[in-house]
Amino acid sequence: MNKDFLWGSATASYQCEGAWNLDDKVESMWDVYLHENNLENGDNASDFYHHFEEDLLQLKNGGQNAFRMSLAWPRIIKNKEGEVNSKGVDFYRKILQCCLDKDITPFVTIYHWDLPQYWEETGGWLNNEVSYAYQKYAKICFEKFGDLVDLWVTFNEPKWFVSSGYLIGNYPPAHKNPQEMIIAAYHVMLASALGVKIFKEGGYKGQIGIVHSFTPVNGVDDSLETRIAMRYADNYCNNWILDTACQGEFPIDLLSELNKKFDLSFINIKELDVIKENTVDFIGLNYYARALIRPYSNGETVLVANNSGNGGSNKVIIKDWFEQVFDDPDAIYTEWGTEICPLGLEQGLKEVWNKYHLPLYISENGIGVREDVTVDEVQDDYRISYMNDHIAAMMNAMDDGVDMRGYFAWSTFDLYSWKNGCEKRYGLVAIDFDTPNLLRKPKKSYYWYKEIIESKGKKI
Ligand code: BGP
Repeated sequence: MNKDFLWGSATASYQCEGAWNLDDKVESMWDVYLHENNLENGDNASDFYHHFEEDLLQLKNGGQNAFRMSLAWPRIIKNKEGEVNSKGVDFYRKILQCCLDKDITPFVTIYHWDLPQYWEETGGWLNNEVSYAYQKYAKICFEKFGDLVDLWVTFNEPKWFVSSGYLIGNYPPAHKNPQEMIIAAYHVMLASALGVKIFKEGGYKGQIGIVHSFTPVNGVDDSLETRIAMRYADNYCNNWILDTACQGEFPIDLLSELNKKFDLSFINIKELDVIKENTVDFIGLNYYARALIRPYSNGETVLVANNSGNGGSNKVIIKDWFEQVFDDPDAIYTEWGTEICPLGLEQGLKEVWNKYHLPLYISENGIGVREDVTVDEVQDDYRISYMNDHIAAMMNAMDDGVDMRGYFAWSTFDLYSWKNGCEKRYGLVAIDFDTPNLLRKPKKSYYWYKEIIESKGKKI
């Protein structure tokens, strides 16, 4: 394992910062959506806003040399006119400086889903103007933090927030409209390319990539029908993000298929040129599960997402895409119904490397579990076994020549899980959300990860 390999863990602004209305931060679409619907929210979350020094020290003491975080747009830009919030800028500069003082490499995501509400009110990602507003916001980030950051990410998981927000309807703005999903997808990929463009034009140091919710596609058999279904699934699950960000083109068979059923007149050829000319330097893959595909066969289709914490309710059947995702009867699932499949990661990493030949990071990987955190030390052997098997899969891929640059566990400490509240815990460090000062205690997995890092992966 190369000495520069990044061993770290990850967070996202809304899920950990808290301080939702402090120091001139304005509302995000998540603040408004969760408040209006009276749902468990991240108003306080892990209160990273007030604990970041202690949390980064703990990360460092855990042997980690990298920290994935995101910047909250509504903490940095106050309004549509682009007024900068100096208090927000100061906050992120302090975090980044704290990382550098401890030799921790920050891996910084510019957008992890917390769109300012003032932009949501103009139509959000359905509004072309928002792509250009994102570019201005990204430029401010490069200007204000560029001296402290070498690894930038334009977007976290376009697929996940676009499909959840505009097709499934379980994330804000909670629409269920495939035409809207396609428009939003286009605007997000355009914004990502505009971010890359302004980064390259500005001559800032470092590299810029994208983070993708990676779902490698397997088929139930080797028939032609299954192979065709797998291609559709791959277009939906991966290609519209990775082909577009890495090769500069939406998959043409996908566009051709969509063109038969949807209005694509919003696509602007000049903007396609921007996408073509501004591809990323690296790929971050968030890996939780693969998709097992069989050809679509019967009746009206449905989309269901599992926020219940009860296994078996997360079938996602994608309407009009000619494939079905279904549960493998022999597989093992988490209590939220996510399949545990390290082999999918190994195969998927090789596929992505062979296709794009760009440096790769695992930017998230972890298991969400209900845990009793009132004990002295959470004995999370299931997390150790999960991480062990996934790191082993990554190392197998590296042995086969894949250019892996880092691994980030999700998450650094317990935090707010979108729509699942705080009971779905992923952290290496437990947070007792019922204590006044949000008491932190490392779990068994934190110490295990430290040993793995110290052995440079040899103890896997
Ligand atoms: C990814 C997101 C993270 C995180 C993780 C776990 O999709 O980038 O923000 O939340 O998934 O998902 P969840 O919290 O829904 O279980």
